[in-house]
Amino acid sequence: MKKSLFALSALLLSTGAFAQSQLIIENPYARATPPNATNSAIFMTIKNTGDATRTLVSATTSAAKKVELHTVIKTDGMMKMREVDTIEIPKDQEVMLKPGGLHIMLFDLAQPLKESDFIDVTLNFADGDKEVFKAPVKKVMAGMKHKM
Ligand SMILES: [Cu+2]
Repeated sequence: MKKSLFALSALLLSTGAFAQSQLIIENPYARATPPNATNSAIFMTIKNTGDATRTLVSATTSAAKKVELHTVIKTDGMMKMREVDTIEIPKDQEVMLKPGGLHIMLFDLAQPLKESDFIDVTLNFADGDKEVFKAPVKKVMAGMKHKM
């Protein structure tokens, strides 16, 4: 009896580990900043290969004192950033965080982000799961305004 209980708990443990790997973080990167900038942003694609919606509720990094989840909305022809409470990733879908759209906003940078540096990122999900990874710092041109 004891043996079968052990087998069962081992099975549950491995199922739990599998559940965590159902989120795939692809191509994460942070925006390089000019020397005196104090804000930046992190972008990535989050894929959900599981069978339930996953909800990103917050993020942290040692590179910034304050981190918020943001989107960009257009009001009266102006692009404005808005904080959002959560970012949902429906099952079997992916959500792109990209310049001009959803992003992880960094305030009060500990130091400017230089190209080819790496910063640590932790994503916190509503079910208690965390995704921890490093994101390279890159120059971002896309999504910036061009003067015609
Ligand atoms: Cu923002």
